[in-house]
Amino acid sequence: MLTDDAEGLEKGVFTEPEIRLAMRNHGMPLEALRYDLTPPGLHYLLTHFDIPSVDLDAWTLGIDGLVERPLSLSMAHLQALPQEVRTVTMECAGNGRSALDQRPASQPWVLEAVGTSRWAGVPVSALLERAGVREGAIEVVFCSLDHGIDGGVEQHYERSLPLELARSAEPIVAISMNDDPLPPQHGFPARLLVPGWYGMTNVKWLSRITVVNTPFDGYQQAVAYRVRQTSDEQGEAITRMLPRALMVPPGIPDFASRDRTVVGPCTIDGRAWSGWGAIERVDLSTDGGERWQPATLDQRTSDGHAHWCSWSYRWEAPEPGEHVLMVRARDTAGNEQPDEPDWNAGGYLNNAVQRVVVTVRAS
Ligand SMILES: Nc1nc2c(c(=O)[nH]1)N[C@H]1C(S)=C(S)[C@@H](COP(=O)(O)O)O[C@H]1N2
Ligand SMILES: [Mo]
Repeated sequence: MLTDDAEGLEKGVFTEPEIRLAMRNHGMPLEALRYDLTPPGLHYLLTHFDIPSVDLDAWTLGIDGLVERPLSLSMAHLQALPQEVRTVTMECAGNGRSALDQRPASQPWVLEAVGTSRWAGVPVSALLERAGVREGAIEVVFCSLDHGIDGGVEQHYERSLPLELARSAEPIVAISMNDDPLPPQHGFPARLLVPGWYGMTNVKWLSRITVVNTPFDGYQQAVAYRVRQTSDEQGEAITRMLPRALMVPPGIPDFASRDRTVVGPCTIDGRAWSGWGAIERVDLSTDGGERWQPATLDQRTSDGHAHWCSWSYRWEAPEPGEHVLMVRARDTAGNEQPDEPDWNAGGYLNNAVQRVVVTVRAS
């Protein structure tokens, strides 16, 4: 059902602003869970404002604020610095939002706001070291070129990292995605990448990195991306990705309803990830959550919090008829997916287990 009634944000009902956002910000078709690296164009997209068009000859990355030597780096400068590679699974903090009753008119993700890419660029720590961080600094603010109005506030998209994280080994300023320059929609010419953190962290179209001595209170830090029960609470900042497992859609779909038909026996497979640790186990249920069986993890891909691992499950003797498949992941930090969403006003962090209804046909 399509409605423009702002009160109508219930499960299965979508308003016109939500549909417009969904047209702009596409998800990854879940059959693309098959690839270790998400092919270009299939990675999900989330852009708050307009995609800026950047003239590379005029573009520089500034590094300023509480530093000894403010820097202004061209692309040639960045390319001349030692590069590092990170394979990163990125997921939007709003993934799963559409399953919530009473949610904000925002990007109405089902489960497809995820993708994995090989990003390469210069460690943020190396840039901060070149500029020389001064005494008293506590955070680093990443400012972008896209510009618009969010929550009534005109702004550039900006986010900060605690200084300790910015200086740690992992974050990079990425200048390539899967060995090519960044595409316009993914942040050309440079973006931040922090492995394990939800997508909003990874500021696209970077223009400036500013070291500061007060907590950054920009809109995307202090107002958006916080877990709260009511809009007047300060809430808690969103950081790392909670565990999630997803299936490659089994069998074949019906075009319009997406209902799945499976011929058994068959293998169910998919990916799982967590920003808090490696995936420790994935369990699958073929009877709507009554009984759970362990899936087999691919040890080759199960090596930490930066990117997804693959799993598979052999469904030996499915009975003809309708079945509810469910899949659940647990990470090495002890986080496990809940059966039902934990509601919050922004519609973030819904990592409730995936349920896929399939009809089994006798072969
Ligand atoms: N400058 C800028 N950076 C941004 C955003 C944005 O709107 N503007 N969206 C953020 C959000 S919410 C997500 S989930 C990721 C999405 O990155 P992608 O579009 O490359 O998949 O980018 C983040 N970085
Ligand atoms: Mo996001």
